[in-house]
Amino acid sequence: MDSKQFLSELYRQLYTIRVFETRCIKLYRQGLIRGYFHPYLGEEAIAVGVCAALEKRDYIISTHRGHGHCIAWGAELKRMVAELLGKETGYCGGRGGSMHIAQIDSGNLGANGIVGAGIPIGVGAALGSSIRGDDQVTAVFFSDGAANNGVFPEAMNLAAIWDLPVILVLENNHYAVTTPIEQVCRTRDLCERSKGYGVESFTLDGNDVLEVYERTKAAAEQCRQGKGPVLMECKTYRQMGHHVNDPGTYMPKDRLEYYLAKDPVKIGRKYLAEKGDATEEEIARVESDVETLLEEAVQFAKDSNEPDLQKFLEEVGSCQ
Ligand SMILES: Cc1ncc(C[n+]2csc(CCOP(=O)(O)OP(=O)(O)O)c2C)c(N)n1
Ligand SMILES: [Mg+2]
Repeated sequence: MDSKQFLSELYRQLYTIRVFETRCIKLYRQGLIRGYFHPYLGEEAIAVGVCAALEKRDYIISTHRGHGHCIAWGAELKRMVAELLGKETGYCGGRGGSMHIAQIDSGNLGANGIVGAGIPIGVGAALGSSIRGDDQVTAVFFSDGAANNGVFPEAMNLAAIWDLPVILVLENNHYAVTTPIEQVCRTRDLCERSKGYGVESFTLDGNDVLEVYERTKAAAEQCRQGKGPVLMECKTYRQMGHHVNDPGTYMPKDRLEYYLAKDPVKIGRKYLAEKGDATEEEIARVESDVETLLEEAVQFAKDSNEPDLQKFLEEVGSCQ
C-alpha cells in the first residue's frame, strides 16, 4: 500500500466512525436504539491510529464508548448497526447492544460496561501471549475515569513485572461523566503514574491520527521484543456530553471550541489532501462510498429480526 492509499484508508475509517456515530444518534432519537449510547465523536483518531498500527493477529479490548474501536478493527457496519438495534443479525445476536460488542474470532475481545474492567482482561490476554510465545500484542483502550480505578495500577504492575506485550491506550478525553479530570487528579499528565511501576509512558496528541499511528507502531515493536508494556496517554476531548442524553452544558465553551478546531476527522482529511495529494473529488468519493455503505447497513439492520425469545433464553441457560 503506497502512502496515498494508506492515508485514504485512514481517512475512510475516521469518516466511517464519524458518520456511523452521527447516524446512530439519529436512530437513537427515533427510538430504534434503546439503553445507553456513548458517542466516540472527537476521539476517532485514537481507534484508527492504534488499530492501523497493529497486526491482524493482535488483540484489542474496548470500552463502553467502543463503536469506534470495533469499526477501526474491521467490524462490518451492518452487523454493528444490527447489534445496536438489538437484532439477531448483530455481532452478539442483539443481546449485547452498544456496550458489549465483541468479535472474539478476529481478536476484538470486547467492549465492557464496567469502567476499567478491560485493563486486567487485556493484561490477561497479554499473559496468554507471553506464555504461548506467539508474538501477539494486546492494546487496551480505557479513559481517564478508569485510570482512577484501582485495577489500573494493579494490572499495570503485573504487566510490568512479567514484561507483558500490552499497550495501555489511555484515551484522556478529560471527563468521567460530568467530572473533569482536573478535579480528581493532582498530576497534569496521567501517564506520570506509570513511573512508579517501571512502565514506559508518554503523552501524545490523540486527535492526530498519524501521531497515534507512529507511536503505536513503535510501542508494538517494543512489546514484540519482550521489553514490556507501554502506556500511551492520548490527549483528546469528547465533542458532546457523556452519552446521547447528556447535553454537556458543564463543558466550558472555549475548551470545546479549541478541540473542535482540532477535529481528528478534519486533520485526517487534511493529511489525505496534502500528504496524499488527493483531489477534492477523490476525497468526496471516499465519503460518498462510506455514506452508501452505512445506509445499506441501516437498512439491513431495520430489516433484520429481533432475537427469537426461545433462543434468547437458551443463551442465558440457567437463568431460565
Ligand atoms: C466500575 C464502574 N463504576 C462506575 C460506572 C458508571 N460509569 C459509566 S461510564 C463512567 C465514566 C467513565 O469515565 P472514563 O473512564 O473517563 O470514560 P469515558 O466515558 O470518558 O470514555 C462511569 C463512572 C461503571 N460503569 N463502572
Ligand atoms: Mg474520560
